[in-house]
Amino acid sequence: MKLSKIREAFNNCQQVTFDQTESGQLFLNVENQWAKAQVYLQGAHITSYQPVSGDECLWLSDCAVYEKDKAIRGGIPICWPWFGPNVSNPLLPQHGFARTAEFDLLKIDELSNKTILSFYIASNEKTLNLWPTDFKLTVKIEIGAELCVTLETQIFGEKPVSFSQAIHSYFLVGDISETSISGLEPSQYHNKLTDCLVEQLEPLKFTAETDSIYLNPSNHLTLVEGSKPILIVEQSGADSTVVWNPWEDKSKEMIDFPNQGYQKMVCIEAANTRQQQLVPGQVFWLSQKIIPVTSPLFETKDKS
Ligand code: TA6
Repeated sequence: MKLSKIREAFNNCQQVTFDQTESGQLFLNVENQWAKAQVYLQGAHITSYQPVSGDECLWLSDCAVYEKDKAIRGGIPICWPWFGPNVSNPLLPQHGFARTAEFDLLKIDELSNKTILSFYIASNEKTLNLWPTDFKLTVKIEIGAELCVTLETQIFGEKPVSFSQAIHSYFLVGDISETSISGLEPSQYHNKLTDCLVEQLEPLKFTAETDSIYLNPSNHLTLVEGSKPILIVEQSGADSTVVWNPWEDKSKEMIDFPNQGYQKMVCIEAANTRQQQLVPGQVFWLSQKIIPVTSPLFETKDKS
């Protein structure tokens, strides 16, 4: 899609403008009464969400790469139709192909309390080579006093198909050593670094590399700095929550990640890490809602 074309197609929008990077990556700037956000067409990838009179909520790498077929480091990548390595072919791209696919912008709804962006991709020759399924994936992004991301998956054909997925959100924090997540406890998690099942009995604190899959966690988590809650993360349609921080050594191994970047971020991901059945004709929903401290909903929801 060309910049001039998309501008023309949505020229009556009041809350959304369009632009592109030098490398030609198209993105939307959304600004309404409640918040500002930036979303790339590649991956339907949100790179910024900042509520009015509040702080930026998402971490974005200073050395992120904005190029065709490269996933942007930070913001909210979408892992789909598999999470992590592909179970039957580890040579396929980690976390699936949605995060590097060019989405179409289906519609923009400008409401009094939020802006809703709807993007989609559908199966084509390239995707069928990677995942032999006819599908439609719709990503709905609601930008208001809260940010809500919903993935709607539909497959077509005769037979059920299994898949996995994640909304891989990177949150911005002031200092990881002062950061904790409450609401994961009590829960069991799979520590991917040691391949062990562990009990989480206390709010989670960060002192080292963390890559954990919480199984059957609460759908309501609070991200806390010091003793101050900064935002609430809710999820629905998920079988797990993934928490990731690469810490120092892994940060240095990633070319698109600043060496000290791990001090300012944590990923909290709404996920289906176990294989889920997709039945032809049925819609499978996964969503994550981010409720910043500035949202009127925050006080009613805060249980930390
Ligand atoms: O969700 C956690 C994780 O799967 C980690 O294992 C880590 O590799 C991370 O995602 C980032 O993956 P990426 O492919 O974006 O480098």
